[in-house]
Amino acid sequence: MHSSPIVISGSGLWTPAHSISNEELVTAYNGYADLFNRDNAKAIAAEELTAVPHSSAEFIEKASGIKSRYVYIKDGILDIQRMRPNIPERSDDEISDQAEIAIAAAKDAMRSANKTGADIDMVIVACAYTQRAYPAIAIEVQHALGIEGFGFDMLVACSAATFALQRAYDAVAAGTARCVLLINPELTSPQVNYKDRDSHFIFGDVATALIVEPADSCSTESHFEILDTKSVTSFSNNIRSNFGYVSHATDADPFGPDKLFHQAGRKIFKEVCPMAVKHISSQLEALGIDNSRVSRWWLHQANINMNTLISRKLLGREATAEEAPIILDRYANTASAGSIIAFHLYQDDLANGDIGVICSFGAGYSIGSLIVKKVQRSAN
Ligand code: CO8
Repeated sequence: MHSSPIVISGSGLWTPAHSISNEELVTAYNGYADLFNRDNAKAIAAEELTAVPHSSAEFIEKASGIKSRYVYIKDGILDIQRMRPNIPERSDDEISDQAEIAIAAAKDAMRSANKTGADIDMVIVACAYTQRAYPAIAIEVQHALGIEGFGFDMLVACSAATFALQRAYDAVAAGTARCVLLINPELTSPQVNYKDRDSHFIFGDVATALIVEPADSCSTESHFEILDTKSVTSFSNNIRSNFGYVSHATDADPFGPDKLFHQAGRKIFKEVCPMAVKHISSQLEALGIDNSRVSRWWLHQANINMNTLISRKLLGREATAEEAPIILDRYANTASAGSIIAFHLYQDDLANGDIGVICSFGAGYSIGSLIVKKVQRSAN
């Protein structure tokens, strides 16, 4: 067992070059809907098919807080004949798309933690989907960054990053790893059903990365000590994707609507918000930390109304934009990376000893949270 405190010593972010505004997305979707309804006018009139309803940019912003999203490849998404990104296939000899974006975020995190590949001995790629089953994306990243040791992929949908942070903490605490690089290359756009009005606006692409190590090997002036980690899962079908290798054997359309992301958004809202409040409150209580002592809430970024409700319940008042930063207006829901983007972008102003909470909640259901304390060595 390692006796030194365990810290997050660096973080990294890769943001795609392309973005799509609500207006652009809705124009394309409504064009697709009109085309579908025109092509199927007879069947719709005979009530054999249901007309596809229009979407609206105002609804999207009001219901979710999302104004735009970044995408890895924009080409194809707004093409009403295609309605999905047009990602060129790469050969086995080329770096995979997901490893490429993972490496970009990893390099940023390694720079901020003053680490080279030689310092790291465990790589976790944690996200909602990996683009192939094997070899693991983490092992491809490990190879590209010249890291010895081992790597593996783990999928826990929206909670992949916080669950991986717990794995990293446990490995360092147990002494099975010296320094962990964990990466969340969230390539969500290939799984979005851009023909589905209820969910076409929800997701964006991004990659985030973190370095976890013992405080005694950490060389950064500013980092975060991990005070506690807590994960919970509780089965629900309300957020589901049936995409998988078994489709090859069932003769089902491997890309049918049920194979893409789909959800019962209202039910999730009602069920997950109280679960998240209880989870975080009981964790803080067990540590003897009053909710009012928390300076920053880096919450999962799925829906602004969920974040407002959760932080209001936790604080007994509205949280300020500084206390509970929102990034989903410009990044949308980036699955597990949302709370890590917020952590990466909104941490510099915290003072030595300030307490923060990183928390994700989503498919599974799954909730993962960490209580962290800012350490500013120059302040000592
Ligand atoms: N434009 C116009 N009207 C619309 C649209 C639209 N785009 N969509 C729905 N409407 C209509 C509905 O039909 C409904 O009409 P009516 O009242 O006549 O029936 C009305 O607007 C209201 O609809 P809702 O009740 O569904 O609207 P909500 O206020 O609930 O908002 C949300 C919908 C935004 C989906 C909201 O429910 C929500 O965000 N819920 C939480 C969802 C959530 O957190 N999900 C987590 C999923 S992410 C996750 O876990 C990771 C998965 C892995 C990654 C996947 C990568 C692809």
